[in-house]
Amino acid sequence: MNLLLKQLNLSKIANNQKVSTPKYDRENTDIGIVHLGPGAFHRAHQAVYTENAMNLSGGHWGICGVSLRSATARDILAEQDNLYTLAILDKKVSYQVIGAIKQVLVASEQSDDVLARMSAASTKLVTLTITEKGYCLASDGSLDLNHPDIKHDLEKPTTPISAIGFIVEALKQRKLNHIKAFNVLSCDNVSSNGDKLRRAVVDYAGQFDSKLQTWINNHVAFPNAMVDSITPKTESYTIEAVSKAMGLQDNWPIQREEFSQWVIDNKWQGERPDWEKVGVIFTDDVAGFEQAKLRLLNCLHSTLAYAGSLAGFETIFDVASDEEFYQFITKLAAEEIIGSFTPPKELDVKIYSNDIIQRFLNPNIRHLLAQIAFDGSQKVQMRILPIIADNLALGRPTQLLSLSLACWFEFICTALKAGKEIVDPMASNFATMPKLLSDNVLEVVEAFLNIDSIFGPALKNNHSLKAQLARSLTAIRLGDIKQISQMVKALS
Ligand code: CS2
Repeated sequence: MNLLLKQLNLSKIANNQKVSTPKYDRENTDIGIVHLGPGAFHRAHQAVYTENAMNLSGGHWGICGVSLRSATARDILAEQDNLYTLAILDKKVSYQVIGAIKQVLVASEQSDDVLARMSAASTKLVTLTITEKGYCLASDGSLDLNHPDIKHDLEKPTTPISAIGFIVEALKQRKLNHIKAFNVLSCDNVSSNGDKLRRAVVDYAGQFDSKLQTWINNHVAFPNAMVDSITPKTESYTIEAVSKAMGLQDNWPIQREEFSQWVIDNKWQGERPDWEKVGVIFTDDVAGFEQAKLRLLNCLHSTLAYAGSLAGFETIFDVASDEEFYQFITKLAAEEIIGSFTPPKELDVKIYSNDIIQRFLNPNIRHLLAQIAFDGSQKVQMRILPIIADNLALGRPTQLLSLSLACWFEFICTALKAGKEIVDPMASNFATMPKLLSDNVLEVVEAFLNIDSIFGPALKNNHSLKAQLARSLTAIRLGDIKQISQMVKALS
């Protein structure tokens, strides 16, 4: 059994050429960032950019990770002095010990410590990866005041449970103590993530303190940002392989592809690590990068997750390697996604799209369809529905997108009929919708379209879309989803 990955054991791997370790004076680096949601993606992406910036320029940019509910990461990382390994598994394989995370707290157990950390003058930035559902938004992008977490926090604002509640309570304490506000940076796959987070925070504060609301509006930046790196969750084989390669036991490593991209709005000039010196792109066209990524990578990801699951595949690599599915996503990208948005001037969107599909074909990354299939009720609102809405408005085709959406419908219906767990904030809602079990596809389609928290009135009342979805669902139920490209020809 290897020695455990800890600060004092780093010297034991100093001669391991495959592994790089922190170059900055970690033990004397203070915390400057609080990150809400220190899951796999944060540890593989933002924490790595921050690590690399500190390796280059130093600075007190240590991270305090705040898990809103689960204690797993805290307890495992605490044994390792919060060190973990980033394993880049691609054409080249490399390992980097990441030391940027200095502390991990669990909000449900340590809310006072969390608020103290967020209210400390040394905290300059609050960043988030809380997934789409963590923003507690309604389908129109506004804060859902009926969301149970928001209702709890409005009743008990000093002991919040939502990210929104923690941000506002911490800002309230900073204002009271005449401490400069921190800035807030969303790192989630949410369109206009900074704008939506600002609106949610300001709407929340405005429910009980109009002066705080004004102060936040005037003193807190919420830059939009796009984030990208394919990062599967850590599995037992990851732990074994990384620990063996490292020569130290790491019980919480993270694996990802070589490709990584972070694009942030350059109107934001607040204090931050030297991110631009380690590859972060600051631009005035975040929207272009964000739409390209959400609509190409994430829409194709979700399409493969649902269609591939129905076809019996397990990973992105498996399903993207299948000619039928490879042809389908290539056609979907070319005919219905490219052209639905304005890409950044510096992006060749056809090359970008092809590169994404090649990234799916990385044999070293085992990305489970089941992981990507999580939270479909939230993800389809960011990845599929906006493209359908724009294409309908522009008179562009939506047949392939309808088939993609119908695969999500059937994924949910199949799980309900089989009594399988559905990982989705709306799982309990689906379970109370008997029409999702119907053999009448029009009833099923109408039942989904009538979910107002997912479908706004424009899509809900579009009769040609409803008919297209019914035809797609019929084809899925009567045909063979494994022959998805043949299915498309029959639908055209
Ligand atoms: C994936 C994303 O799980 C999912 O929904 O589509 O996490 C995807 O891997 C990242 O956005 C890639 O940057």
